[in-house]
Amino acid sequence: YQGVETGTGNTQYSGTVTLGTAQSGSTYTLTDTARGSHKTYNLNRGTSGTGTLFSGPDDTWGNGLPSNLETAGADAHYGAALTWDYYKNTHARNGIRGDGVGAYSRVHYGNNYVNAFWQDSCFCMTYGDGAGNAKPLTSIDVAAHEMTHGVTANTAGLVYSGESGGLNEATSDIFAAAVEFAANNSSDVGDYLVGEKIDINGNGTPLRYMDKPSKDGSSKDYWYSGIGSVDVHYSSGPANHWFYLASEGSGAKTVNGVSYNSPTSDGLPVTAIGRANAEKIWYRALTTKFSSNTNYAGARTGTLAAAAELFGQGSATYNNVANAWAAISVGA
Ligand code: ASN
Ligand code: ZN
Repeated sequence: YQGVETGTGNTQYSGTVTLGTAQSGSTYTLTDTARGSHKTYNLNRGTSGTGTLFSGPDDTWGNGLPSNLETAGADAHYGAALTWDYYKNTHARNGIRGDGVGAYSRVHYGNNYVNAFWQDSCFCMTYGDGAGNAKPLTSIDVAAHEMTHGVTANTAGLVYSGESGGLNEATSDIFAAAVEFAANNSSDVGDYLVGEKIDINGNGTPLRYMDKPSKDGSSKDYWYSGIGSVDVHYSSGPANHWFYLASEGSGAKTVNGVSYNSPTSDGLPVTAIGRANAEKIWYRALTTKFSSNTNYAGARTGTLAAAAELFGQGSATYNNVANAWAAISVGA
């Protein structure tokens, strides 16, 4: 018998949190029975297989420090639960495939590995421990980014190269931000930054900025002919920028204590529709309008079609969505 338990996670990034766990006899495991039995495993520096399911005699996991091997497990398990809850509560999606089946997470991948990744082949996500300044990759936004690659693969199927690849990456960044906001965790507040907890650059800056993507030195702020030949993590920039502009509008703004200043390619202002509406539009477009080879022009028409269905053709929301596309140089 596996009982539905609520354990305690002492995470590195999100403070003390409740975790979905299971009990079998006198042993507890990181098995989230209420969320498709999503499990979290310890690879213990291995690079293949599942490693060992986190288990122990008590239902407390980690101590907030990376030296305790359970801590990364607690963070990853929490991030998976938040992502599950976001898709269920906001979009009525039951798991990554929509079939109620949980994925699984693997932490402590390899030695000094500074990345995290989703694989469709195992229906699983994997986290490195970082190296040097870079901390373990187990923050909320990284977890949500990776799991969203699974959602994209099971919906639009955006091919991971060219413009569709940039849209695939942007979809992961968009819902990473959405999950982080929805989590409402006081230790990791919502923002339009990606990977700000990891310190991957060693100077406290995030991996990506959605208000002005070029702040990372590589990402593009605006669409241009030929953007399809840059790395998908940089061609995502204009779509991330579209999401920020649609959500918050152009110009200077502070959200949850973080200051942004979002420019537009045409110099015209963009009026915000609110993040919740932007999320609904992108999700509806991803799941009912986009397909494997959707490009930026197709993303514009897809989101406008979604906005028309949700808010009405020619509504203020519809027009603001169109203006946000024009602001990243994707026009009619
Ligand atoms: N963390 C990276 C990403 O999700 C891994 C990759 O390059 N696929 O984009
Ligand atoms: Zn990605």
